[in-house]
Amino acid sequence: MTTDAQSQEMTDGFHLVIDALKLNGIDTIFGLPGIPITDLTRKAQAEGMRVISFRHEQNAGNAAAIAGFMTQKPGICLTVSAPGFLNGLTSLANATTNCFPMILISGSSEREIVDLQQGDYEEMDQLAIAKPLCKAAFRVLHAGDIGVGIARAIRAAVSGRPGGVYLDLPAKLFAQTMEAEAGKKSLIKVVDPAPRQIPARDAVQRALELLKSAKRPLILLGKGAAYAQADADIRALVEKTGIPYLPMAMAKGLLPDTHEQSAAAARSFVLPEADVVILVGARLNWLLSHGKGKTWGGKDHKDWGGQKFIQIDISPQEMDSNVRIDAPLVGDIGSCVSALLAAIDSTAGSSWTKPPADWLRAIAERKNKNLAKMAETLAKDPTPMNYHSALNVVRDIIKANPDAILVNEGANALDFTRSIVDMYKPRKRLDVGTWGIMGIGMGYCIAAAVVSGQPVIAIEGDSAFGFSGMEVETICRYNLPVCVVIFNNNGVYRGTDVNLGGGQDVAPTVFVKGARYDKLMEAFGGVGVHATTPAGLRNAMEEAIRSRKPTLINAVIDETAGTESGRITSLNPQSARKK
Ligand code: ADP
Ligand code: TZD
Repeated sequence: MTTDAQSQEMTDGFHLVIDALKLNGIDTIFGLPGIPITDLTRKAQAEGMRVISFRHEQNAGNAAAIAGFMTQKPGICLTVSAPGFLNGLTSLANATTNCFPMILISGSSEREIVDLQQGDYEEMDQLAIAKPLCKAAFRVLHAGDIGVGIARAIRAAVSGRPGGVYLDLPAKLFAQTMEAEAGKKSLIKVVDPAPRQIPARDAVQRALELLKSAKRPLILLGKGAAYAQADADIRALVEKTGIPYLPMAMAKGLLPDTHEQSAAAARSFVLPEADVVILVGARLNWLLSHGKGKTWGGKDHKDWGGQKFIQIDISPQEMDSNVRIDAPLVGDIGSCVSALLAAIDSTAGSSWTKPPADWLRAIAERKNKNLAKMAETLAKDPTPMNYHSALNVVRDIIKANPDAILVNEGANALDFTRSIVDMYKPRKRLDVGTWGIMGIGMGYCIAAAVVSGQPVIAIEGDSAFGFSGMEVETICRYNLPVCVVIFNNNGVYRGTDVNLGGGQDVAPTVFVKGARYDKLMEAFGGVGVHATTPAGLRNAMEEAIRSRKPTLINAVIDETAGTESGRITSLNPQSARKK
């Protein structure tokens, strides 16, 4: 029997949102408080959730997105209305582009006023604006629908191809009340939010037949493979078949980069030479030269190189996006890879024929030559320090601390780090992703530290760092084990450009010379270090790892060392006029 007092026990929108998130195992919110969500952040903290409060919503959103990538649970970003929402939107779009599950929850103004455009505080039709930039967008108007709203947002974010979801919560919703018991019943604990998608048997067989015909096979691992957390099966596929593999940037470490089957150091040889390529969670977008052109041995920049592709992806629409896919294998990576392994086992047993020896030998030759050349470059100790001598240190530090997470952004700082610093474990390298976007740095660092508890090392171009630099205060506030290393070469790409107009302003790519970013960290109680030599950098990084104190190392790099746009110089349009 219920007493009167019990039957009148009430709940409200604030509590229902928190209860719905918690019911679904979501324990962390990345956000920035203000009207109408300030009390939501307070109450969430009171209810035992971790609320990580940022200085700018884009960084909170990036944190949510990468938390989604690391955990397969949607990362939650919480913002205020119009401007806060827009600040978070870039990261929502970036999450969707990268196939990371995240939910951007924004408070919004009063619907009646917004829809009549009567000029409310932070008025904006946020739902309409979010829609084209994410996988799904929902609005909840009644407290009783909060459970459904959160459930739909979670499913949309993590099922199928993961992505960003927008959830619009108008201010009025939070204060709405309903009976606690009815409120509780209205919540949904999502069952099997990302159901396995088993590939069709004939699709597996088709892939197997194509693979058997290969003379120069190659496996390409993308960040979808890293996301899928099917690490053991992916390793078994590579090792059982003996096929050389290339990891995309965020798939580095899925197998240790030092693995003898890694063809990373012979990339420009294997891409044009391969005859059958298995794509595992990697799209044939610009990062893979769209699967055609000279990179793939085509005669001209749009010509097909003759490769046959087996593509493993959860999104059927990804197939044939750029070139013909002869064997599409649609399903989740775990299911597809294990089905392929089973098919290999049942047809060939233990006698699976490894790739022809001349193919493996040719790769090993190129690889060893390139690795020897790189070792020579890394051993040099020029003054001033350059990318290579600094990264030689970072390479050693990661080798000694393989559980540390490496965050990386910039142009040259990105490209050199990717090729020089070996990764040893899955999902330890987090970078600019599909868009090559600057600004992910500190948000990714904060989420990586919060989610994993492991030390985080960020290798940042000085320009790249500027996009999220204020979050060093957040890193200090939560006392996170983050060591930010800024490769400071006085500008975007380099620090040497001159003003072509001859005026007093410096060139558009040039910054204040000799800036002391280390002081920024000291301002908030962290450790700041000014390093001008590899030895100084090494000491500072070792100490940061040991102490787990927030640290920022201003590593001074030769300002002439970089190239325009790093490795993608060719994407810059050229003026037809000489002057
Ligand atoms: P990279 O940049 O490393 O080449 P992409 O982001 O281009 O990787 O490709 C990732 C691909 O992985 C996407 O096409 C996405 O649909 C796919 N994907 C993501 N998660 C899964 C999964 N669990 N199973 C299968 N495919 C997945
Ligand atoms: N804005 C955003 C959001 N993303 C971008 N990618 C750019 C601008 C353009 N851009 C690059 O592609 S790399 C880069 C910019 C501004 C910075 C390169 O300079 P850096 O690194 O100092 O970070 P290096 O090592 O000096 O090249």
